[in-house]
Amino acid sequence: MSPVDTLANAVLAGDRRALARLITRIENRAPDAAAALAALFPHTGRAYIVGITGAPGTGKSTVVNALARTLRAQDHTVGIVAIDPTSPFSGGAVLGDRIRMTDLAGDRGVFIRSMANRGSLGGLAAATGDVVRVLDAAGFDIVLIETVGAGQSEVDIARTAYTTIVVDAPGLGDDVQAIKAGILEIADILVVNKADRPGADNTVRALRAMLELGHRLRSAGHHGPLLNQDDAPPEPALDLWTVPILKTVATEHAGLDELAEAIERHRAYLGESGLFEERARQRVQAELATRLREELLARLLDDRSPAAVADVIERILARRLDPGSAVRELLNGR
Ligand SMILES: Nc1nc2c(ncn2[C@@H]2O[C@H](COP(=O)(O)OP(=O)(O)OP(=O)(O)O)[C@@H](O)[C@H]2O)c(=O)[nH]1
Ligand SMILES: [Mg+2]
Repeated sequence: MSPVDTLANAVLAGDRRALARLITRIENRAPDAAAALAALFPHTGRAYIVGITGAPGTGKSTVVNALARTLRAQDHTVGIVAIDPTSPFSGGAVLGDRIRMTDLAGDRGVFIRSMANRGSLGGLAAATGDVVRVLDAAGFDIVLIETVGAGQSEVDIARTAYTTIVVDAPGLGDDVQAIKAGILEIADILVVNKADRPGADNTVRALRAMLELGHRLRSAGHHGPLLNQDDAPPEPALDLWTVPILKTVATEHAGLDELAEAIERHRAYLGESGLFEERARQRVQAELATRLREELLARLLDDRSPAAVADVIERILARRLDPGSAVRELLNGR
């Protein structure tokens, strides 16, 4: 048996150290990671993937930690991937892990991994997808992905989940500003954490108003295609899910049963409505596009000398070459 098969088999057999080792190889883009991922792929597709995102400091890690405990109490095994925007050396990741470790340490039904947000954004998305698949293959029932909803890449990662939870909290300044409109759009469940703090009900009200506005815009947008002719593309299944707004006090473990129940309801809704399959197809499409883009760019830049690329940049700056022609020139290898 090759070392790669051994590693993949060890992961399938529940070997924690093999799991950690493989994830490190994925992060480092070690060549043998790809083969292990290919071997594990047939064993994926069973885990339910939940994304947790929101502004910095809203309590995402604390919610993830508390949610994991609730899910464990319900006998689900839980894998956690935290995309940490801060360098491991600045304390962010270390602190986050310490918080979680105190609660979940020693529980074999939980596996926690934080990944530093380094390298290219597309690379991080691909690596996160791979790590989630490894946890899936390793047999975790539920995989939680924590990302800070600060940039597009984090939003994209959260969007790869089946159910996306957006966490807000009172006291982040202007309640409506605290949550970016783009993030609100991807929420299947809204959580107002730190509900022990003053202003929680205002945050709930502000979010509800924003949701209602977004909903009205969405339903207005649905009239056009419905009136179209026969050759119109098939109408996508209508998302009639009502986004619940839940209050939690993650530090006191309050509101977590309701959150777990909302995830379960959303999961059932996706299945019954046909949205689950539709989104699975969209996810595959999006992932292929991202990976192709990354891979093609990497290959092209491998082929071209840095001097050739620098030369093209200089000529564009001097207005002697337009960017479109520059791309064609680079592709044609002249
Ligand atoms: N009062 C109160 N504090 C909370 C609650 N949940 C979390 N906190 C505190 O808020 C702070 C930030 O919590 P984290 O869970 O690290 O927040 P986060 O959103 O993961 O932060 P980043 O990952 O850095 O964006 C910590 O000091 C928590 O103890 C809560 O329900 N109530
Ligand atoms: Mg965190």
